[in-house]
Amino acid sequence: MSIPSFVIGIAGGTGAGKTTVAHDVAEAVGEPLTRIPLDNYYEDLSHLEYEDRSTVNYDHPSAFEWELLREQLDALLTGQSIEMPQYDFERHVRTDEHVTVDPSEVIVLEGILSLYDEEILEMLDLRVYVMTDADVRILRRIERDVVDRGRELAGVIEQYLETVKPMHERFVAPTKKNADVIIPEGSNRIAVDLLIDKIEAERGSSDLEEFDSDPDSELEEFDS
Ligand code: UZR
Ligand code: MG
Repeated sequence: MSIPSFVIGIAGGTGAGKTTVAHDVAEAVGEPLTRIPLDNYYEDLSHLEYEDRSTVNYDHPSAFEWELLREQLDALLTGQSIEMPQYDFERHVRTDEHVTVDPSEVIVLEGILSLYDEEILEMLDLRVYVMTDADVRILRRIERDVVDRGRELAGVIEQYLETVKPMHERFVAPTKKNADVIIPEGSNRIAVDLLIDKIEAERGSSDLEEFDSDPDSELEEFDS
């Protein structure tokens, strides 16, 4: 039996607050909600040496395995479970482990280029772009990469100027036009509440309502 899913795509530049929006929505919806981080679909580059992997342009659309993402999203939408790949940011590599993800009522695809691929766009029911000033984004990025991921400040700055910023302007920012909703800053509570209302309305209408809600069910998360 397939579960009819409501699929939301959340895009925006690095450090925009996409993950925060996805988390806030997930917390409020509190239902079987599956979060699919686009990062998990970076191409498997385990055949390359670390030095070569660290020079890859991870902000270019070609860094992602779109075909796998399309396949897996499609599988979820037709009621099949998937083996979702996992990604290790410290080693810049897909890990050996996979996580089994079952179809769920609400699916949130979250990542810089979630609103980029034409076929993925068609699978989304609601397209969200989180728009945050570049200065705020780079500050958050520095904090995350240096503090959480143990990278050198100089390297983070160099990467930002060489790939993150130009690729953002070329590929990420233009996907704003594919959005149904643009949220200014990730921490905009009113916007997040509107998203939640929309999800609840969708669940209340349509065939989603045949599914029981379990307020105690754990939110599932699959990124590292
Ligand atoms: P978010 N990224 C890495 O830094 N290393 C990797 O191995 C893979 C990805 C970065 C990527 C992009 N770019 O800016 C960011 N670079 O992860 C996207 N350079 O993640 O949306 O959470 O910021
Ligand atoms: Mg994030």
